[in-house]
Amino acid sequence: MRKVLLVLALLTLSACSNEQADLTMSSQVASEEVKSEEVKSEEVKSEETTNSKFYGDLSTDGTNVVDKDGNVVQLKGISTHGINWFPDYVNYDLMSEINEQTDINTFRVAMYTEDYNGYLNTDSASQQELLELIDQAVEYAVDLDMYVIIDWHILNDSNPLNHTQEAIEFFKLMSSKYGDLDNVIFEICNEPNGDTSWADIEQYANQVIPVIRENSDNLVIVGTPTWSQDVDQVEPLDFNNVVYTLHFYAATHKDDLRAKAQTAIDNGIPLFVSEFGISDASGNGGIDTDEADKWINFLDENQISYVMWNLSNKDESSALIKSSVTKTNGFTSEDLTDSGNWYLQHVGKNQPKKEVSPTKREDTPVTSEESKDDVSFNVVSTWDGGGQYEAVINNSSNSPLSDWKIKLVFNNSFELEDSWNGKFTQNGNTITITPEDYNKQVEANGTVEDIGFTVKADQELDLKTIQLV
Ligand code: IDC
Repeated sequence: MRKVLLVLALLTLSACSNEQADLTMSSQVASEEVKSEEVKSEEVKSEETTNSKFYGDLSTDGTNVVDKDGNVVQLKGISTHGINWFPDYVNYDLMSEINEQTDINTFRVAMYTEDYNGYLNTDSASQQELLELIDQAVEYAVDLDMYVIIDWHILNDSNPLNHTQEAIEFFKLMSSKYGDLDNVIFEICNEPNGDTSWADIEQYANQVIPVIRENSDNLVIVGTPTWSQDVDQVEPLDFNNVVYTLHFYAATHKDDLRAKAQTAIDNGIPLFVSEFGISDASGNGGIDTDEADKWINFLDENQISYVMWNLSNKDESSALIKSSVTKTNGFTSEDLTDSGNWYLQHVGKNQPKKEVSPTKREDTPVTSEESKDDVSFNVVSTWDGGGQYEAVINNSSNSPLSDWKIKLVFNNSFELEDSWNGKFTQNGNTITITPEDYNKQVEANGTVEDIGFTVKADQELDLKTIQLV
């Protein structure tokens, strides 16, 4: 194999300075080590060891959701369909496989209210069953270190004020049961619609949030007018740790809705996509993956959390599981619909990731004085105590490069967190990357892109050398 070049990376990751941050890090590492003992293959083991996507207690800071040290976090999740229709997808094995095999860290439980057999449209025995499903989801999420969103899924009951009293009772119960758990998030009205105004929602929220606040300071997600699209109309409520709902269905909602979202961000409103689909707004019809990718770009650029609809095998294009598949866990990509596979490409571990243009926060591009070709690493973003790197291999010669290996040496110790499109091994301060089958060959005058990883470090980290061997 030919030896190509050295590129010097100039970057600094800001260090976690206080003791608390260090403590969190070591306790996380410890729990990851325990988890890793349970997995069999070496390769999976290294993924497991480096999987850390639970950030503990969350709050808001400006337009962002942050962890307790103020680091910006972005949750990625999956939503059940209505648990009144599809209760069986609330099961431990499924949540655990989602947690292990994807970047998803959030499970949303959709408690329909007025729709068929919803919580407000059924007898008390069925209500109890629905509540038990929430109990289970919360219990499993605690065990797995996942976030769980308890979603009061208004829809046909278009104005949340129609059931304020019931919502108060429900959230009194929910917050008294789960309010002191760091991983529980309360969503107080899925999608106000019809002629519901922001003033109506405000009036509702001002009655429901205080009930939650008696027991919990956790994140509260508040719906917005027009099926949670009119985020530009939001005037911030007078409570801490509130985020506002933006919902989109990519085949229906495009630039116009992103413009509204941008207005909200410019107004300082923290947004949270507690539900989206890539079908049309009916939950069915053709999917639009180009538009969906644009949405993901937008959300990543703005570090907005997102949760995809829906975890069921209903015969509709927004369902993630094929209608012919009746099992409720143990899924492979063959069991997934086009929507399911699109999401897996974005959030699945060891998946060839779809190209999305990287977040450019605190971007420090790494360029080579010696050559613009061969291999370069870009620092996609850095945050307190961590950073994300992505490589492009350019083959500027007239013959294909049939195999490659990249060696990176850092100045200090670090923990490799997540990685994609390559096989990554760490030895001390060195990372060696070898290809997957699908990106082994770099064509003559061609490129291989999007080989990347994230690291955590508790001291300044400089990437010293990058070598393609
Ligand atoms: C849809 C379901 C569909 C169900 C319908 C009515 O996918 O199977 O028949 O609700 O209950 C939303 C809602 C969400 C909708 C989804 C797709 O929050 O409940 O689910 N959608 O229509 N807002 C925009 C789209």
